[in-house]
Amino acid sequence: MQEKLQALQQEALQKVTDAADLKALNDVRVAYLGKKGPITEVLRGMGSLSAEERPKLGALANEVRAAITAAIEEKHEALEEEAVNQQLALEKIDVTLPGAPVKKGNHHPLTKITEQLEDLFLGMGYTIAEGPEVEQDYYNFEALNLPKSHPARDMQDSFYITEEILMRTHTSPVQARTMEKHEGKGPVKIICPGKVYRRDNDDATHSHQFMQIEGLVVDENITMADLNGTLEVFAKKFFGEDREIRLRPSFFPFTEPSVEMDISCKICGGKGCSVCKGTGWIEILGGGMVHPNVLEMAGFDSSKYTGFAFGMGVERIAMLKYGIDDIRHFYTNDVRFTSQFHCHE
Ligand code: 2NL
Repeated sequence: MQEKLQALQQEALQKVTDAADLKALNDVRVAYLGKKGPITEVLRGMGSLSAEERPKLGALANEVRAAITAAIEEKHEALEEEAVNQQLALEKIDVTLPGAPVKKGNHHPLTKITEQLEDLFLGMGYTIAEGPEVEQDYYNFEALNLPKSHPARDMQDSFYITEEILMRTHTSPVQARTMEKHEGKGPVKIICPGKVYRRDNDDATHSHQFMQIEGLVVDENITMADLNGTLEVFAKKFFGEDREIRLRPSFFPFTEPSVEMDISCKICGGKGCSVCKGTGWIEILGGGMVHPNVLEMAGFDSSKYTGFAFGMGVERIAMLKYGIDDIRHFYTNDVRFTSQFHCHE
């Protein structure tokens, strides 16, 4: 019996060694350790042994069983590791292969123009100021020298939330708020980009929502010459060094005197064409010297401080720069349109 058990152990261990995969190993386990296997059989036959021999043989049978079990477990682990390694080898990826191309998006043209204008003025020492689009009547109109009954309010009809709260019609309220924060001390040197709203009927050149950029400088000894020089630098840097500018008298309730700035037409070189409507000049923006009432309402002493301000519509600037014929292109978000502008990377 003992010899039989030892032979069984050797035979089983050999088969474990030979098992090529997990299935073969499991077959070995069932064959030698299973209920119908030879070891179970030996244990069952122990009834016929003497009381002296029985425990000896029992112990040996258990040893043999333990040895086979341990060998199977060890082999099991080895086979599993091998399987994992094989799988890993199969799934190896070549990281040097070129990747699948990723379609790159781009900023909206209005974002690009706004950022380009911001960069330009940041380079001249301005900081960027932002404020709410839902605004108080006070900051949108009153603080800008447009009292409740002022006829110029008609040109900037808005969307009202309540009697006193409305969608801002320009970015000037941000400038009024910023001046107020300075508590009567200069210098103030800011540009304010942002969305504005007007009650208007949409067409190729009008939109009830559009974007503005306004600039404001308040300090001692600021003159119209500073406005002129600033606008000239802006025009040449943004539209090209070959452009001329001219200022024409105009009217805004918040500036006195007020001007409108034109740039020379590049298309016809000043001779007159359809873009400049035969004049050789294209209107770009409005501006002027900050009205003393506006300075005083914001807490500045208008006998000590002066300032200039200007404002432009971002869509109009973009349309002129790129020859876009309809303002509504900006808002319909057709990528065939919005992906065409690679001005500012
Ligand atoms: C235009 C003209 C303009 C201003 C904006 C301004 C702001 C303050 C004080 C005085 Cl706080 N002025 N802004 C001045 C003149 C013209 O905008 O055509 N914008 C689209």
